[in-house]
Amino acid sequence: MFDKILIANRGEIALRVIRAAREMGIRSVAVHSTADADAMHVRMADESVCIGPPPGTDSYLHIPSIIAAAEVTGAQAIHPGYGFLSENAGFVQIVEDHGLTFIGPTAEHIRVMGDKITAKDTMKALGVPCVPGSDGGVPDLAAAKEIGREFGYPVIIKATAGGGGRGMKVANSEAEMERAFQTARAEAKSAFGNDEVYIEKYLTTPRHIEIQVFGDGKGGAVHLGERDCSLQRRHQKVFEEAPGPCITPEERARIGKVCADAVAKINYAGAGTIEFLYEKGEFYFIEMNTRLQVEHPVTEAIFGVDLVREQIRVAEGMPMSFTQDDLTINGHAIEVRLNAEKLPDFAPRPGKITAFHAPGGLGVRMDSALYDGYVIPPYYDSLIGKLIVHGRDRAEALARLDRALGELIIDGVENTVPLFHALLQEPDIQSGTYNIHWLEHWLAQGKLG
Ligand code: MV4
Repeated sequence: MFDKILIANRGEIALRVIRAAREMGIRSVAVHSTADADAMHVRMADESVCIGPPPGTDSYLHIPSIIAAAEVTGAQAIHPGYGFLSENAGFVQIVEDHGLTFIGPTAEHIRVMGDKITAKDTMKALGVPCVPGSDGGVPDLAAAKEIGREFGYPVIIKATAGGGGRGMKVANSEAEMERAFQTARAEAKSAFGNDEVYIEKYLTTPRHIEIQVFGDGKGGAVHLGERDCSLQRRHQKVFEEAPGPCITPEERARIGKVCADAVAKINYAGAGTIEFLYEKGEFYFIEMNTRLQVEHPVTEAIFGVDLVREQIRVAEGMPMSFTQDDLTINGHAIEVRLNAEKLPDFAPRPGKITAFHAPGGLGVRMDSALYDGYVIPPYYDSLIGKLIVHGRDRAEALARLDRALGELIIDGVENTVPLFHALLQEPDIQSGTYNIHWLEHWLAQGKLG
């Protein structure tokens, strides 16, 4: 059993992990950059270590300082949160080489899923339905055109080292293929130092449905249903909900079992998310994330579980505290991401919080590291909080979201709260009728001015 863990992260996710650790009787070590000396995660942890100057590359991504911080404080394990080092297989290897435990999957699982071609090959072999397309990498333009003819246009060219929307190009016809293929390769080469690409049939109006899975690392695994994360802008999610408004219990059970069986078979350890595009009643695997995700609280709300507690248990070699049969859905949950950004262009707006009041009451959870007088530094991403509401059904969750947004006060920096007030007025949001393009179309119509 761990008695002390280090959290290699900042902001709301660092608080999330510190809270789970404290409830388990585990002491927490915060690390921070010089820009974060006054940050809430430093205040909330039992101990803290300054690991470097403000830029992430010199602090939250600086592996030697993080390992040193674990060693000097006697932490036995490291939780990476999301972003930063959470999906860095080399970091996991270094953590283990220093006799520490990484709270997450193995370096090998992170490596396999980090390369999108090996991820897809692996999932396909495990029986997970994938988007039709090339069998692995596409070496040249002739091969690309061959794929286009076989599967029909439009197709999408993706970088194997990409993911999360980076390094993708759509070709609508053979005439567009040369330009799309060469551009995708060149961009992949300069962004990732790896120009290998693969090609898929382009799905025009899918929803983004992701399945939460959890493995014990010993061949046991469960699924915790899906989240619909279709409302995105430039591949940044803004609103997530569970269960998905368009997914039936039968579909959930079927795709959930496929996913749980797949990760069980590879002895996957900890939290994972299997991402699908969902169109016309079919699921198509696109990527797997080998970390806890920003939107995990909507799953926690409807299943009544603490996913961070489970991550820590599994890292300690303990079994998960539930079986698939224990997991039943209770109601509906919605998360909205509160970003320090100016609307309508979402430009980052760091600065001083002059007043802060978190909403409360039944079914309301606010995960945020803000406090009155806090100065949001300009060096990191603009997520300043997540508001999660839970109701007996979707209508109650929507009403509760409206009520909670009304109670929330964040003064001093422009933020995305007005976006959610506006979205709640939209019939498509009220009915759950949206796909991955809905938000960009809505914004392009000037609905936010
Ligand atoms: C696709 C697709 C359509 N067809 N793949 C974007 C993020 C990355 N994870 C995969 N992405 C897409 N892959 C095929 N075969 C459309 C997207 C996509 C998207 C996916 C999920 C959520 C928002 C999106 C916005 C634009 C494009």
